Amino acid sequence: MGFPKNFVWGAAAASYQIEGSPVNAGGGLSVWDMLCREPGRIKFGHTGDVACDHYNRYPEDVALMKEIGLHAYRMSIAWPRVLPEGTGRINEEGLAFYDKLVDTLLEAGVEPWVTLFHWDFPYDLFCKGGWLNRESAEWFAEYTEVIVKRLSDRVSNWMTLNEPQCFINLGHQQGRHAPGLKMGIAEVARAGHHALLAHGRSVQVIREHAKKSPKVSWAPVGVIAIPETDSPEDIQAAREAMFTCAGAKSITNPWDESTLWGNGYWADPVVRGHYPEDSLAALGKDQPPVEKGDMELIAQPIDFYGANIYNGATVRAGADGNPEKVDRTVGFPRTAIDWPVTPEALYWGPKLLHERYGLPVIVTENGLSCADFVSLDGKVHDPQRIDFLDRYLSAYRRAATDGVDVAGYFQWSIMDNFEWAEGYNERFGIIHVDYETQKRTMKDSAYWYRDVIASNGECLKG
Ligand code: IFM
Repeated sequence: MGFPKNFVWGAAAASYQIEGSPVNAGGGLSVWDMLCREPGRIKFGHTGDVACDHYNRYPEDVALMKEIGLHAYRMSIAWPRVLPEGTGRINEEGLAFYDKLVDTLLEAGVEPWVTLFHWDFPYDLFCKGGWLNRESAEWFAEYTEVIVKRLSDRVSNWMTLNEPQCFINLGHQQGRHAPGLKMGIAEVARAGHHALLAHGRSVQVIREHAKKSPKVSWAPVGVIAIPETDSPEDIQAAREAMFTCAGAKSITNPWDESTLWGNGYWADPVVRGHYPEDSLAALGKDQPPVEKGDMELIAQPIDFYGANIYNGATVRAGADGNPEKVDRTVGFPRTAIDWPVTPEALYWGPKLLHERYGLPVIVTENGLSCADFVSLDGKVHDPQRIDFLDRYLSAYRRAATDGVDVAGYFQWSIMDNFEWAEGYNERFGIIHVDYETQKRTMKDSAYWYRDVIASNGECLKG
């Protein structure tokens, strides 16, 4: 057995990374507009002002998605494009854009899967405290209601937050992403807790107002723990390393021990209704400010587990039985952005997430950046991307064969785009974008992905 019959094949992108800034079309500023204006924050001083100009070129982009044969496109909505101040006044032009985009996708036979928040937080709400303000959950609920009332006659798949690990830690602790803050762990935990409350409120609002029966989830990221061998000890070590973010066991934490990155720290509240005990103990007096009823609100039932998976850390059981990280640095394959190539992450990630949370898994992002350019023959040859995706998808197929309930896959990204603090320097797309001319060129991997989709993964070689 390979991928199930109704498996969803898709690709993804996000509003700020492709559309062009909403301020040119009646929208408001986001924290990313502001960060991009600060000298030295973004590589080469790039900004998302124009990006891929998807706002104007979406018909061409959707036609390419159709040519690839995508079943679904995971798009996000720019909150300040729709609510320029974050709450209150609606920018009708912004809503109309998403109306047209959704209609164009449906006409092309590509189902829109909507992410409500992929990092472009309204600047005006940041000035009111942003995620540090407990009211942020209600702001997000109001925004969710506007979108759901408008689009849910045609959209049924919803994701609330994209990668809270990133926008909270990179944005509020490390200062590398918007809003560019470097705060202490107590504030980071507070902001994270409010983001989780926002997720819960958003799920409630979707279920209350959706016109078509909704499927709801979120799209966290996380480093996957890959056992060094198939021994029960190593697998148990991987299981532990995958879900803790506390102390020395925080192997799947890519930054330092204090960063709130672990899969369990974010997902246990959402699916199991509580923060992991070990994380709370490690945080001590810096624990998130949980009030009565919060955990019930956060743990609204969701329909699938969206997982953004790029790589994993290899783990084994040490002499004392505790997980220890296996050094895989010397000569290890890495992508252009310097992330390790670890296809087994797409086996062990879905397997361990499904085992712990009991939900169907959908990989909501996976891909790599390569140094792609247009060749003399006018084409874009990206054999490394094809090789990478084949290996990862083959591992994902093995998970399906082993009985893991996997329901879909979204390649990141449908097109090259603004890679946050790295500007346009990294190319993750299966469609090449020439930013001078905005010319799109399907890379070899786009044609390859078309065949993968058409064969439901049968043509994979890995
Ligand atoms: O481009 C990002 C995306 O916005 C969130 N997930 C990871 C991608 C690659 O870094």
